[in-house]
Amino acid sequence: MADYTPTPQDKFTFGLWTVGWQGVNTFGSAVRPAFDPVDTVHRLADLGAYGVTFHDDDLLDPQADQATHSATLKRFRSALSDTGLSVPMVTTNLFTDPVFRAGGFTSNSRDVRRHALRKVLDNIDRAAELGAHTYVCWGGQDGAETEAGTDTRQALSRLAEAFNTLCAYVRDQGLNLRFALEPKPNEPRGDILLPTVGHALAFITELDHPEMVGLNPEVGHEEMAGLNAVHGVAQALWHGKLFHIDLNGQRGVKFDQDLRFGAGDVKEAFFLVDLLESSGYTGPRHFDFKPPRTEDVTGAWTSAAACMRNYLILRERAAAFRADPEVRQALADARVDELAEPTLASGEDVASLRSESLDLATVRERGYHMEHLDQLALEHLFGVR
Ligand code: GLT
Ligand code: MN
Ligand code: MN
Repeated sequence: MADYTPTPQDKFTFGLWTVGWQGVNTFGSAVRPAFDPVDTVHRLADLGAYGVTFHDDDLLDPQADQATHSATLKRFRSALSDTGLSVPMVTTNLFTDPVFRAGGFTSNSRDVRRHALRKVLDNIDRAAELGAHTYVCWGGQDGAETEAGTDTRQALSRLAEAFNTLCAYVRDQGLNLRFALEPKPNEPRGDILLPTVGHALAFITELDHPEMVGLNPEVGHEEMAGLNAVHGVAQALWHGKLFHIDLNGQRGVKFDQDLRFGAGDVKEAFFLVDLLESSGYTGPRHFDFKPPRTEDVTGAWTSAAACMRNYLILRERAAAFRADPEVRQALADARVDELAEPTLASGEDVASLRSESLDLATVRERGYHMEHLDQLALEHLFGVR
């Protein structure tokens, strides 16, 4: 059996808030102690991860003073240099503090919107110092429970204004940083702005610098909307907008489960790894999961290690699927390769189309044998081929 031990070349990354989730939810209090970010860095490095990510507040206690923040950053930096772990992505907490109860960039309160921007600007400076090239923005509180309490078109204008301001700042400072929007349909708000990959892609086209803004799709968030996450990621890739990705697991249309990668819809996880590995995506494989409340500290790390192991198993299974001669034949029988051929050959026009006709009776009989192809995929996934 292959060795599924991760190495930094696999580019696995974790947020401090993932393994470090203490288990506080709507109905239950904390079940695990807070982790020291320095210990987390060492633990992740021992497990074979490539990098670590964080919200400002995950690392720097918002109640602490400047001197404490400097000391914390110093310790964190030396943990990074001791372990070789990188910080490819940073993000901002614009959701926990009650000031954001009606949103961050789109709060009805102008003073809150200005505070939210300051908080992001401060953290962009830190992100750049730590060498991050991606800045994720998840506007979890930017939404509504009632249409009466907001004006969605104005909220979108304020959201665009925020990204235009941030992009201008990054350009003025000459930073090598791009923004990645993270869609989510709901939770914590009843409905969140930019609920899906598609909404976010359309929004980006209205910005002053669309080339600086892409996506950080999360597997579970697309599934919460009943959508196919693999299709969403594929479309983000097609637009050149897959700047980052949050890998995790979700089972169906319900609250955000943030299961470890592979523990949700396994078939979707298989095809997602197949897509990422064949697409030329070179960014981090970032796990945004929450170890369930059943787990103690040991169990939380078991869950983290399993995210990486599952990715590596699926990567091997997907490669075996693609290399299988029977699969290649089934792909040809299903005419998958033919989809890459332009519908009109070069030099052809509508007159060329009109000069021919299709033998409908024959083509109506044509089967695509995709059940056979899909069964081969499942059997590779099950490990029986
Ligand atoms: C929060 C959310 C995640 C986002 C994080 C980035 S925070 O845990 O549920 O999906 O990726 O802000
Ligand atoms: Mn989630
Ligand atoms: Mn996420």
